[in-house]
Parts: sequence; structure tokens; C-alpha cells
Amino acid sequence: MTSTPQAVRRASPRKRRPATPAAPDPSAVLLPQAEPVRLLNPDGSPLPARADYPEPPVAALREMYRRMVVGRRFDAQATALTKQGRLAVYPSSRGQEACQVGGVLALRDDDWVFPTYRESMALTARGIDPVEVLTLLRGDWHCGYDPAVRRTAPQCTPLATQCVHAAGLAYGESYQGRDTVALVYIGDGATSEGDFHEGVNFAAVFKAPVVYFVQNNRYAISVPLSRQTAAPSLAYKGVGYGVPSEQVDGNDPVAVLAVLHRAVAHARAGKGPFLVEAHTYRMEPHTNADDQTRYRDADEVEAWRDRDPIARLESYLRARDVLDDAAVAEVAEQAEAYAARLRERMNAQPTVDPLSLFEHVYAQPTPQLVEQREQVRAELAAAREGDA
Ligand SMILES: Cc1ncc(C[n+]2csc(CCOP(=O)(O)OP(=O)(O)O)c2C)c(N)n1
Ligand SMILES: [Mg+2]
Repeated sequence: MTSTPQAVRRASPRKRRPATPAAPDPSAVLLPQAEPVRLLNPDGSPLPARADYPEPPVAALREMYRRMVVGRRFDAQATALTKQGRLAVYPSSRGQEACQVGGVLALRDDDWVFPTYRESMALTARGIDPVEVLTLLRGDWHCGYDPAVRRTAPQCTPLATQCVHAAGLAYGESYQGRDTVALVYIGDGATSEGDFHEGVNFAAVFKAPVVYFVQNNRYAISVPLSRQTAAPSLAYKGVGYGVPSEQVDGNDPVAVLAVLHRAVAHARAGKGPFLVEAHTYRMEPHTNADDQTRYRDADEVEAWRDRDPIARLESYLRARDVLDDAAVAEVAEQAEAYAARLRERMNAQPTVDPLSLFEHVYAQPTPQLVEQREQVRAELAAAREGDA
């Protein structure tokens, strides 16, 4: 059988067209690395140094250790104050010390912090008076410190609303020619909120210098991460908005600080926002009002004790001979003194003027408020006369 011309053509070797070079994948520079960045093993032994995340200077790590130890003692004291009725509620950040302290250590004093209810430790680590930090949780009507002076927004309870506030503030700062950075603390659960997405999108489009720092502590009250998201990492949420992202071991203090240094430098250089997801764990219940035995096993909590961020940094610094028994004892003493002073001040009954409720609501109070204020004033006067 003779072959057809077509069959002959098929049999002949194909002419190859020169391959078109593949277009570079624009998402490649935005995506986080597949594994969270880690510079220390859980036992504190160092991993090989990396060019992309150079280790922070030893003085910064020693200071981080000090603030983490004081922070943990503050946190334990605040939890005790809820049991004594001195605080209405307290969301503990025990176990999250590397994130709490790393977030503020990576910033300059004139940068802005946008915290949630979970960040009391971060704010005290920033140097804000602990009694002022706890004012809101004591049930007072204001946040205790002056946000403009401390460059720290009030602790935000409505989830994720701080994401849009930070985008607006950071955009305003850069618009006025300042190189201020705003760092947003946000939880894993709150990344499902619309405000998170709106804030990240706005910041990306307008190149606002914001670091969105997600503390993934694996729970939103009783809702575990697996019921929160199907994303492989919360840091993947940046790519859809054109925001570069990274994930880090949130219980490795050295890695947390190294990654945040890079994120802050990126934002400060005018390159827009950066998203960091820190993998960590909340060791205590959501607040003193939560029963964690209803949604997680004690074994799970125990397993995270082996990844304690303070023990990890301490053993690393000891092995490097930059921390010894005397320095550890001195820091522990500072932490005790800090807690004792806080206890003493929180046990003093605050004097609150009920009429102050009417202040700072409107520049010009409405006629209704004036009427109500006068009514309260008259009632207080009558009560004083009754006492006399
Ligand atoms: C808009 C809004 N919805 C619901 C709540 C109730 N709420 C308070 S804390 C919380 C869980 C948040 O979890 P996550 O963001 O992971 O932060 P974490 O408490 O773990 O630090 C919820 C649902 C709220 N405060 N605001
Ligand atoms: Mg959470």
C-alpha cells in the first residue's frame, strides 16, 4: 500500500517553532514562602542564617526578651485583676509574646499602631502606662491614653475596623510627605471580615504604608481555623490585592522581628502595604468569660507549651553568651516590680465624675444633652444634700 501525501507529511519530523518565552508570573513576587520563616528551632538552637531575613542585632533581641518577660507578667496580673473584680474583662495574649512585642519593636516611636482588644501587652511594651491601657477594660468610657500623643489608636473591639482606619491614616501621612508606617494587629478570624479586605485593597491601590500583621492564634473564640478559611495560609489573602506577603513562625521571636523589619522597611520605602501571617497559639481562654474546655483539648494546649517563645529566646541568648543567670534574674525582678505597682494602682478606687460622660461627644452639645446633663447635675446635688 502506497502512503498518501498526508501520511507522508505526518511521518516527517515536525518543524519546531521557536518557543515563546513564558511571561513571568506576577503573583510570584507577592506570594509567601511555602513554609513559615523560622530562624530558631523550638528548643532555641539556631537554624542556618538566611540572606532574605538577616538576624536582628543582639541588643534588639535582648530588649525583646526583657519586654516579653515583663509582658507575660503584666498579662498574668491583668488576668488576676479580673478575678478580683478590678477589671471587667481581659483577653490574654499569653503565648503570643513574640508577636505582641515584635510588632512594636519593629517600629519607630513616631509610627502608628492599630491594636485590637488582644494587644494590651503590645501597648505596655510600647511604653504606655499599664493603668491607662487597662482603662477601657475596667469599664471606663474612654481608652485611657491619648491616641495622638502615643501614636496608638484605641484598642478596637469591632473586628477588623482598624484595617480601614490604618489605611486612611497611613495614606494621609504619606500624602503629607512623611514616611510614617502604620502597623495593624489583626486576628485570624477577623480576616474574614469585609473591613479587612477593604482596608488591604485601599492600602494597596493608594500605596499606603501599612503592615497588616495577622496573629493566627488558631481560634476565633470557639471557631477553629479549619472552619474559618480554606486558604492554605492567611498570607495568601494578600495576593488578590497585589500585596506582598510572608508567613512566619509566630513563636520564634528572632524570625518574627526579622520578618517585621523587612515588612516595615517595604512600607516605609513607599512600596505600599505588606501582609504578614504569624502562626502562633492563644494559651489562655479567649477572655476570662470563655470556657475553652468546650472546644479544645487540654492536650492540644499542652503541646504548644513546648514552643514557648520566651524559653526559646532565652535558651538561644544563653547559648550565645549574651544572657546569663544574673541578667535573667534582673529581668524577672523588673517584671515582679512592674506587676506589684500595677496591682497597687489598680486596687485604688478610681474617682469618676458622672458629668464627664457628657464631655467630648459634640463640640456643641445638643439641647437634649444639655437638658440631661442638668438633670444629672441636679440629682448629684440632691444626693450630696441627702448624705449631709
Ligand atoms: C464585627 C464583630 N463581629 C463579631 C464580634 C465578636 N467577636 C469578638 S472577638 C471574636 C473572635 C475574633 O477572633 P480573631 O480575629 O481570631 O482574634 P482573637 O480573639 O483570636 O485574637 C468575635 C467573633 C466583634 N467583636 N465584632
Ligand atoms: Mg484568633
